[in-house]
Amino acid sequence: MKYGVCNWIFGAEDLVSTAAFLAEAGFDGVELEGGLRRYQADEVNSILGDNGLAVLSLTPEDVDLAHPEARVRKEAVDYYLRLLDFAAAVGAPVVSCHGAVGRVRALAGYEEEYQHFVSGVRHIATRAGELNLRLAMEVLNRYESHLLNTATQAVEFVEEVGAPNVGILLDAYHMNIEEADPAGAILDAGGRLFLFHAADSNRQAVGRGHSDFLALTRALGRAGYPGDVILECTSTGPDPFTPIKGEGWLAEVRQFTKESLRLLKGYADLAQPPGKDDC
Ligand code: LER
Ligand code: MN
Repeated sequence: MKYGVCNWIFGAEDLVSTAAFLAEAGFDGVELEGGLRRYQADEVNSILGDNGLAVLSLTPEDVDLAHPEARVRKEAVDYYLRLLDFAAAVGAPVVSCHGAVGRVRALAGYEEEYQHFVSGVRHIATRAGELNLRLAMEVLNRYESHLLNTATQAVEFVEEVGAPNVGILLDAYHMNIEEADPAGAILDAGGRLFLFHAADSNRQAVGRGHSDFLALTRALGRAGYPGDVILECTSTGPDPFTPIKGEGWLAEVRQFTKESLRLLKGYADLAQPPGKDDC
């Protein structure tokens, strides 16, 4: 299991500072926010290489693959195609994909938008396959998206898309809002689970909310999850759509990442099935 942090949580901090911090804190890599104007691939490779870190995944900018207007959907598809090229250039094996964050209801009809979403993802998945990349459909809570809110919906969605390189991204924070049984949701996603985001129930550090991370970690093991765990906690404060909260937010979120890594590694040890010597 590799551990990374989504650099979205560090706001506009430069990648050199983020990478130095993550390496020092013991992380394996980073999930890069896909602001394509923000980085050049060779610059990313050099900064992360200097710090012994990998790009574990990419998260998209806020585009809308399901929008009723064809022009908006085309912009979204074009964006994802550029993001895939960038992913290949920085060696990221997985690119995440989701509905436009903050759009919580259909503008036309749900069914129409869902079908646009399926078509857009199929189109992107073909190019991803050519580049040997996987797409992970992120399941978001109802206050951020109306499209995929539960693991069950995501399983149906990826089956409808029908491409072997399209799977699911479950996020412990969103699951805590939408899933009756978060550990069961991981088992339902099973071999379709391509990526996992970790933050506690209040989106703070693992251990600072009421999600049962030991149960989640055990479920990841039982599902045979081979992927990575990406931390996506934010510092305390309002406005879920920005990581930049009150004074001291950056120091707090750095503290949260260190605490979370320690606990996640502890839970991973506890979740190991007992060896022969322990019986
Ligand atoms: C949004 O809440 C989220 O969880 C992100 O991973 C989406 O980029
Ligand atoms: Mn997430």
